[in-house]
Amino acid sequence: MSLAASKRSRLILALDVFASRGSTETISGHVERLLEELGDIVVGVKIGLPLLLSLGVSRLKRLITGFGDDYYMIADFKLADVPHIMEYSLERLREMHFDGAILHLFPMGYERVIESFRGKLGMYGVALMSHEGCKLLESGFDALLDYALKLGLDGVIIGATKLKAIKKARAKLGKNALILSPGVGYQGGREASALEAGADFEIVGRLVTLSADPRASAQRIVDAQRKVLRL
Ligand code: NUP
Repeated sequence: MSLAASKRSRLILALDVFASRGSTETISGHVERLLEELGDIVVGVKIGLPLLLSLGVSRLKRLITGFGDDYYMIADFKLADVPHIMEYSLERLREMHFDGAILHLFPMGYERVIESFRGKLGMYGVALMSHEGCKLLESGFDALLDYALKLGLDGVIIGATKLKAIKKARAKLGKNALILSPGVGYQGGREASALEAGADFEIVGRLVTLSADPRASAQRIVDAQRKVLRL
């Protein structure tokens, strides 16, 4: 949150860059230039399988270490496993210098795992995904929110395309957890609308990464956020 305040931004970049864009060196250079360019207006970087599979673990670790002071680094591997594998995976992510990790909540039984990483790694649980048709999550939304509260997670993920759910979650969570919302732009969510509904951060990928001018696209999103939140 201190990065958010100093940058006057609530934008987290989903750094989904695929191997098909070229060699590992090309991708690495592209991603580094992007992060150098956006350091003053983007708060966090969310990294998932696309970039991990494109760069490999050691290059990714170097990237996270290199830019770790400028961005809050979130691992988005949507972990969902038995507790001892969760613990092992989260420890490896911590070793890679990630600041936070996204996990699925539906397997439940994570009380001890979460407790052992409290204060060491930010924990964000998926409460409702952004795409159409995730019926099981929709029907389990209230239970997942209750579980996130019970675990004392740092935050939950709720699609920016599901504004009613964001409002409901904000009322239920109070100030006890952050709401991070993906789905702005290509998936249909309008810039800053999730923030208006009560989310704390917007996670945006292609609207920035596929733009001919990523800096201008990110700036447009942040301008909309500043207007809505009076940052
Ligand atoms: O519900 C979710 N929806 C979603 O799009 C949960 C997510 N973690 N994401 C991620 O957000 C997805 O994996 C991708 O990295 C990003 C959205 O990308 P874009 O649609 O802005 O390009």
